[in-house]
Amino acid sequence: MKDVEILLGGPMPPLVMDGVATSFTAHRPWEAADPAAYLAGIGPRIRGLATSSSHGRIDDAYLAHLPRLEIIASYGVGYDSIDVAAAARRGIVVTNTPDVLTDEVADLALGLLLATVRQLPQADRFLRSGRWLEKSFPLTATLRERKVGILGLGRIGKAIARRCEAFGLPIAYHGRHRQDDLPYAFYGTPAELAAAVDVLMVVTPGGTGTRHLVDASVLQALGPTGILINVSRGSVVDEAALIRALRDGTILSAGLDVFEDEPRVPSELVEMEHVVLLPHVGSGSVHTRNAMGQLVVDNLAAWFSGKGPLTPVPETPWAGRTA
Ligand code: 8YV
Repeated sequence: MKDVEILLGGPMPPLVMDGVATSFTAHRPWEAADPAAYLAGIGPRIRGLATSSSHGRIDDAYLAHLPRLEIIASYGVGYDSIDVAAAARRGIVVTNTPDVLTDEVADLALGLLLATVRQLPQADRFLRSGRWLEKSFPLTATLRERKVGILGLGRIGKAIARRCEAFGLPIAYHGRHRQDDLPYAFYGTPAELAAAVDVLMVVTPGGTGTRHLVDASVLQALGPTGILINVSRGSVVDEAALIRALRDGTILSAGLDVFEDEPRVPSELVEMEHVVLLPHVGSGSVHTRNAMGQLVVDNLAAWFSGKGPLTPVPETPWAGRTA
């Protein structure tokens, strides 16, 4: 399939870059002396795009430069950086990498919850700085007797719920739909859910539909012993409201793997001792990133060998007609 030209949206793991280059003609515009001119030159020939949310927004104006584009294979489960409606209007298929990262992200969410409640990074810093020689580490909050509210009970939300069950924690949720086959309590709004629980886990997709779903009123409802964990997208939480809520004790603490303007994290958060901050590592193990990368390559291979996409997103023209 060397006659098929694929654009890489930015640096990707070797498995993706090598996998694409082995089967197709791959372009890496960021390595060119003048990336914009390079892109303009190859744009009309490009039939596939391999990209990830860290490469910036793919909107209609971007797609206009790629008139022969057939497929966007995105590396990640969240695809809020892609204007899927614009892609659909142009007949372009969009694929993501669901399922292969579900357990990894759910594991990380539980790790982040434990780290936040029991202050594990703070305890580590305490030991390393020699303070244990002077006194014991202060007693912390507990996971015991907490209820967990899951905002967005999709694949990852359910995997988190299963783990919380094993920890003996009651579970409630809010999502677009009530899921009657599940034994968890449903609340009709994020604020009602927050009022009923002690831990709010944000696991919804990003994008305009969920922007600032967690705002000042939701944090107020979570209350002074409440803990916010976010492993989805920074856009779902009003970061300025969160900073205020953490500062004035409206909530107890937060564990965040995602931020509104990554990789920039507000200095107000960085300076707070009672929060745990991670650099968007939810799916970041070698094992899982390889599985995600392989799925990007496999989607391109399936499409260009006429089998259709393996994992199209629901908004795409091909949804429901998988290979
Ligand atoms: C990123 C993620 O895609 O899957 C997602 O939605 O947020 C991550 O796995 C990954 O960081 C690659 O950019």
